[in-house]
Amino acid sequence: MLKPRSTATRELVSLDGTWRFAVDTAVGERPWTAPLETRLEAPVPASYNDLFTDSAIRDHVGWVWYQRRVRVPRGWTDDRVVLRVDAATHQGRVYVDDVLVAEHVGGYTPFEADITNHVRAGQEFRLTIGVNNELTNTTIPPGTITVSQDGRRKQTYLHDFYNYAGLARSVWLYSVPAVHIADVTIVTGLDGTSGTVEYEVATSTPAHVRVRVLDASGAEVAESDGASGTLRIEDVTPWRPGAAYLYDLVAEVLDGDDVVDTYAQPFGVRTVEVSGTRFLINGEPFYFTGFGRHEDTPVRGKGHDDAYLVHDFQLMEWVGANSFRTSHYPYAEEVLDFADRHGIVVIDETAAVGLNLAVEAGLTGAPPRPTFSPDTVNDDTRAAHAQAIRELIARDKNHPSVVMWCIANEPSSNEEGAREYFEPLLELTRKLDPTRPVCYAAVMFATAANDGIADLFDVLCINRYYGWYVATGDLVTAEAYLEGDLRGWAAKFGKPIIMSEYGADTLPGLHSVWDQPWTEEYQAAYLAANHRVFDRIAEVVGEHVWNFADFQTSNGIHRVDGNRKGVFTRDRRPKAAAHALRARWREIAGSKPAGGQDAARQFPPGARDELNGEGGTAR
Ligand code: BDP
Repeated sequence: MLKPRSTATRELVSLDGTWRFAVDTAVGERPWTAPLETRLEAPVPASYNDLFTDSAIRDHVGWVWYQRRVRVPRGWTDDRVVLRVDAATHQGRVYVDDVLVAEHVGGYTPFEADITNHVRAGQEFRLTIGVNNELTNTTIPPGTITVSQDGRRKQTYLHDFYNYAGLARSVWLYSVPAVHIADVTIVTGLDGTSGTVEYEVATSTPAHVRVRVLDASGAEVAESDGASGTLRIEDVTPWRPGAAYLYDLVAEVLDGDDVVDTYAQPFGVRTVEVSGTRFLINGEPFYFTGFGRHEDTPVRGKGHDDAYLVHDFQLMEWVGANSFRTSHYPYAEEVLDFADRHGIVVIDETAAVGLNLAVEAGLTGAPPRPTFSPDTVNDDTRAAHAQAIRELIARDKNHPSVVMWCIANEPSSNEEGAREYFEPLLELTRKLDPTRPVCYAAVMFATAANDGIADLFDVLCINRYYGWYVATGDLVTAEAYLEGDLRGWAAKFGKPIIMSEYGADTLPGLHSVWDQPWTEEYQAAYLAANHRVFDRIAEVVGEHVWNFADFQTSNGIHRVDGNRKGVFTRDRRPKAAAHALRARWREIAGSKPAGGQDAARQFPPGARDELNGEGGTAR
């Protein structure tokens, strides 16, 4: 699915700004048929939950309504007019005046409607978008709605981050010519000093297509005729982690000599491969340093914000992170574009978080229910999950920064039914994109001995909290447990391991000379204990700390104003652990300013020796 862009044949209008806003209970039936009667206004993009002081809005379960007037530019007489919503969390309905023009389920991927037949160039229309935040056992992510004794509907769910909702990303109006480019798919390869670019351009109706590749200076370096083919770039500059380089594939639809549509798709030339226990980018071993993150900031909730975008990437660079996972849903496209431009590596995750009723039982003390059953995660859930995978890959397939798909976070992979559930989803993922490795992030309860799906995947992504939820405050035991656990996975599966989550809640300003959970010292010591283990195990090819920053959660006694496992606070100030991580990761990257480190080193020293067959495993 193409990102809307302004080109010589297309125009793009942002509909961001302040819209009228109301919750369903405050308006009459069919609120899209008239001006919304409300005093409230809500900014787009932003989650609506934290904007207002009224807790009934924050806790509302169901539909809310956004409305504004939109004028179609008067020059768009001969064009198709398309409305695009980057995200409506979790379900959206779009009305142009009284007409429903689009409906979409899935809170973190875009959808569009061709509204040409409902609008006129130069005229205004009433645009109303309904957004529903409900999660059920057949949505991704899943949840449950209950009704309290006083009649209020309440939403519960199986993940800890707050269920922010609304229009958290941009809304656009754009024009395309009648015959237009509908999609572009690019797969790159490296052949000595040349790059290969397999491309496919889909058009609205069969048409004559020409493509050209421009380098970063705008010079043409390859061209071809036809809607699909393979191009060669001599003396290619590959896209590398930490050293991004982007080309543009300019696709044109021709009518005789006339260019009737043109679209420029940025791409990078790079390869990704899993070979034995290594993760290779451009044929070279890559060691992931970085975080699981969240789209989460005060007031905006999950609302995309370019200032936080830039600042967060600055902090990641400062701390020496070369990568992150889009835990636990696809992030705004602006985030991936930025990662493409700056050489940051991304593990791109679907919103399939919480397919795990054992975690619910653990937290509530209630008897465990089976995760995979007709009443819980079932065939309809899997259909929604399949759709989430389709939409993720359709949106993100051309991003060089995306090196792996993560199709679920902490599913109950050790339970009966997991294999039947996941096998078709994995097949689908590989069919849609045969070029990228696929993983899921394994929950604590899933061990090398009882996990039922790990052999199907390419990389073992393991979430572990030894020293936090298990062996709390006892880092000696934690270190031993973790080592035994990881060695079990390494021995059984012989695949690369990424520690996809490890972390400890920490209140900034709390200190102790002892190993006391919640202190800044403990977070640093906890991470160091984990790192000692990673450095002793050659199969470990990456470490993603949970979490980049503190983030908001639903109410509960397990959290103090949110999840505090951030290495940065919610307002992005470093805790002590950030400085410790910075020292380690800059050393791993070989980019420590002084000290003569081996600039090419991609692995922690111990692991590297072992991979090289030199035996020494301890630091
Ligand atoms: C893991 C989840 C993550 C949580 C984390 C935690 O994957 O979403 O935030 O635990 O408890 O189980 O901090």
